[in-house]
Amino acid sequence: MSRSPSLGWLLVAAVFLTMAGRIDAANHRIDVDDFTFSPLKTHVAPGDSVIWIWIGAFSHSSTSDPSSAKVWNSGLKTTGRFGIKITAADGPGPFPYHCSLHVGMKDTIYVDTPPPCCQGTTGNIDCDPANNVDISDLSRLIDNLFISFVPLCCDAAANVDGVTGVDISDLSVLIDNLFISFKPLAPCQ
Ligand SMILES: [Ca+2]
Ligand SMILES: [Cu+2]
Repeated sequence: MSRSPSLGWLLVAAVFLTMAGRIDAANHRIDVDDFTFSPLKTHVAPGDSVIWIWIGAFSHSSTSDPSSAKVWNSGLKTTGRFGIKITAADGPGPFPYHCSLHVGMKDTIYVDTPPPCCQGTTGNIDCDPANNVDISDLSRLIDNLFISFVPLCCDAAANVDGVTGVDISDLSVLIDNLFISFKPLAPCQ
């Protein structure tokens, strides 16, 4: 049996979707100056990195407060840089920090939690911005279940039958919704 060209396109689409998730991660620069961090109150998303760059003449540190759920300490430095990566495992924040040498040097990193990937009703399996449910979502689910097994961008959106887990039952419900009975899909959970 020969492979159809559309299979190749499915794979290409899947790779781009995976890459799109990675491009979203951002680096946030904070200057360490005499005697302030700048800018203050940086907002980050899980997956982002924060990089402090020493630009002043005196020694300073970036040191997490005891109350911060994320712990880091650059040590005292006068030049160079120090970075941390914010992950989902770090929790919702905020993460206050200070300079270990200068009482007045304080700042806080805030974590903006992204909205849930599933909005309203399930079915936007390809995570298109318009939240459409169409044959592209069916292709994406088939690809995940039988072809490339590339992880989905939003498991909750693929749970169209409302029963936990994404499996062939979801495929049946989606096909039914798109082509047969047009019965509504399950709401997001
Ligand atoms: Ca869609
Ligand atoms: Cu300092």
